[in-house]
Amino acid sequence: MNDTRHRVLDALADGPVSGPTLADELDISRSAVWKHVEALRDEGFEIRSDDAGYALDSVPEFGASAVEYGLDAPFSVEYHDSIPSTNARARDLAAEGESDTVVLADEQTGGRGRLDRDWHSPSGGIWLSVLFRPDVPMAHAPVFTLAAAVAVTRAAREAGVEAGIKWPNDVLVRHGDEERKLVGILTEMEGEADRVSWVVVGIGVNANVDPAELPDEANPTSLSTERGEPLDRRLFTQRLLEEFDALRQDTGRVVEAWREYATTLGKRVRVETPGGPIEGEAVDVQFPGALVIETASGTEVVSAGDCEHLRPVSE
Ligand code: BT5
Repeated sequence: MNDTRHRVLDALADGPVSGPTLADELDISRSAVWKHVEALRDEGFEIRSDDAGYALDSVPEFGASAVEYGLDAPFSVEYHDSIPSTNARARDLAAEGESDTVVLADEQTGGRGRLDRDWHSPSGGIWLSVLFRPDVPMAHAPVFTLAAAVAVTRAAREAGVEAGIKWPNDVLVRHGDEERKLVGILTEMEGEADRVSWVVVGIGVNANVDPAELPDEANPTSLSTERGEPLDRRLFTQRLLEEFDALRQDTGRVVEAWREYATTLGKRVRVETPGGPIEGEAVDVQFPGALVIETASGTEVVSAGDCEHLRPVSE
């Protein structure tokens, strides 16, 4: 949304304001005011106009302007009702030189997980990718996956869902012994060893989605299922982006915040790494995101892999 339109909205949110006053305040013509108001109505903002002037009655439920309006983070949002993959679109925008852009969709038709796995993305989810250009070496980029997991966990808890993080990129909800997957994160990047050119952090949140529409073997859940009522996706997306923005600028604090929500630490785990499986007790996580495992033959530090939580062995 352009700047003037933001300012029109801010003025309307404060109560009825007449067209001429608005024109004066924003230093634009009256017909320009009218055009902005019409454009906002087209985007789903309900704007009343009567003798007292214009006033904002309601904000659209979801979409680019809905998320940008009132967002306390410097991202511009591009919204799609349906798109193959927000990560693929964000990569295209990266190639065009963009930054601090969020690609958001209601539905993905070709959502991707890690290692070319499919990510099911029916309508009602929050499927988004954040494109940005941090000034860090490539080796530090995994910290942004952890930051995304922390941000989404905090937003979920504020929405009343006790989410936790399984190393490195799953946000889960526990039901007794069972862990159900609520969110998946896929980070992609490009650059030289000493400097990242761009990072795309893709976050898939099962928001207002029926888990029956998702693959059974993943043991999925959704925010609406956990809450027993639908979620305000606009507010959730804003909280998620605000938390992520704060953490990406303060990466030294990410690991500590991650530990607070980790479900993996203290557990017996089996991690499938490119060099083979590693089994032992997960004891810590280290910057920028490596898992420290005590195995029968010593300490291993693992930077990537699929992690499975095992049942404790009885002594
Ligand atoms: C992930 O992969 O968990 C990363 C998923 C990232 C998705 C986001 S959505 C926005 C952005 N655009 C994209 O195209 N991708 C990102 P992984 O750890 O590999 O888990 C994939 C596995 O999770 C699949 O093999 C399924 O078993 C399971 N799965 C698929 N869809 C699911 C869903 N909606 N909820 C829970 N589990 C799912």
